[in-house]
Amino acid sequence: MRLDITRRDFLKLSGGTAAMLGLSQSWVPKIALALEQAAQRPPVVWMSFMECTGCLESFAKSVNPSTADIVLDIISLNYQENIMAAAGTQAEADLKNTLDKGGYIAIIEGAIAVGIPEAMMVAGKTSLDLVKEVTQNAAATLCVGTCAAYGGVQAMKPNPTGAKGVKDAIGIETVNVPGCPPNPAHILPTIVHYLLFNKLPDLDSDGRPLFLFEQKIHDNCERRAHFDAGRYVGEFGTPEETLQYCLYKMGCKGPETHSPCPKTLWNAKQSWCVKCGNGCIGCMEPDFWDRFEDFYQRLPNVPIPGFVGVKTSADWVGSTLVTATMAGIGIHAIASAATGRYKKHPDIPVKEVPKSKGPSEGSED
Ligand code: FSX
Ligand code: SF4
Repeated sequence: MRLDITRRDFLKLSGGTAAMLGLSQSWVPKIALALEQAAQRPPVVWMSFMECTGCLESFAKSVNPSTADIVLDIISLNYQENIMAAAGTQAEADLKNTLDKGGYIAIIEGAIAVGIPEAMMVAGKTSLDLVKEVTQNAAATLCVGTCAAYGGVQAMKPNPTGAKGVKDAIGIETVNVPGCPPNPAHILPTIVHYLLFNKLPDLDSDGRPLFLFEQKIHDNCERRAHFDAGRYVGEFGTPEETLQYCLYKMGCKGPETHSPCPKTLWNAKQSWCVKCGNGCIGCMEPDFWDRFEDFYQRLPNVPIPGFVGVKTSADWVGSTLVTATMAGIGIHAIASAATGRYKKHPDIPVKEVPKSKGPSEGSED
C-alpha cells in the first residue's frame, strides 16, 4: 500500500465514501481494499475545453481527502494541463502513451464547440477532434461540471459556437457529475464506485449517478419545514431572512434541482448555498442558464407533499395553510381546498391572509 494519508484519514475517507454510496459501514474494509489495490492506480487523463476552470479550482480545494491524496495515492493523473508536473513534449508523450494503452478514465471539463469547431482549439486541434481522441480508448468517460455534461454557460442562448456537452457532441455514454462548479465530494465517490464495483454506477436520464443525484435539493433542505409551513423570505433584509425562512420566494430552484448539496455540503462540509442565505440556482441541472434564467424569480409551480395530484404555487398554499390552521382544519381539508372542493363552501375562507406585524407566515408580497 502506497497511501501516504494517515490511517485515521484513510478510514474516514472510506467511511465517508461508504455513506455517499449508500452502503453500510460494513463496506468500509472493502472500500479500503479497493483504494489500496489502486496501488495499480487507475490512469486518468483530464482534458479541459470551453469553461472557466472553476471545476478544477473546486477539485483543487478538495479536503478529506486532499487533492494531493487523490492525485498521488488514489488515481494516477497522467495528464492535466493545470497541475501536471510534465510540460511540453514530455507531457504530450505521457498523453499519447496513456491513450495508446487504453483502459484509462477520461475526465472531461468544459463544453465542446460543435457548431464552429475552430472556436476552441488546443495545439492546432479542435475540441471536437480532441474529445474524440481522448475518449476513444477510455474505460469510462466522466464529465466533470455542467459544461462538459450539458454545454453549460457556453451553450446558453444564442450559443454562438454551437457548444454541447460531450454526450451530445460525439454520441458516447458519459457519467456526468454536474455543477457549476461540481463538488469534489461528488467526483471522488463516483471514481471509487468504479474502482469498487468495476462498473459504472446506475445513472438517471441525464447521466448523473443515481446514488448521488436521485433526490432533489428540496428533499433534504434544512429550511424545508418552513416551506411546508408556508414561512418564506419575501425580501432580503427582513426578519424572515434573519429567521432563515424558506427561500422559495427569493427564487430558490431547490424544488427542481437534483443534487445532494444539503447532505454533502461544500468547503470541507462547512456550508452550502441555502445555508449561506442564497437560494439554489439549479447549477446541477441541464440548461440551467436558460431554464432558470432569472435566478431571483420564483418557480411558477411547485408540487406540495401530501397534496396528491395537486400542483399549486407555494404562495397560495402558504396563505391557505395559515388560514386553514386558523380555521382549525387539518391537512386533508387543506388538500380538499387545494383541489377546489371548498369553493362550494363560502363559509370556509381559504384565501384570506391574516396580517401580522411580526415575521409573516405565508404572506403575499
Ligand atoms: Fe463550466 Fe468548469 Fe461552471 Fe466553470 O471547468 S461548470 S463554467 S464553474 O469551470 O466547466
Ligand atoms: Fe430549501 Fe429552497 Fe426548498 Fe425552501 S425552496 S425548502 S430554501 S430548497
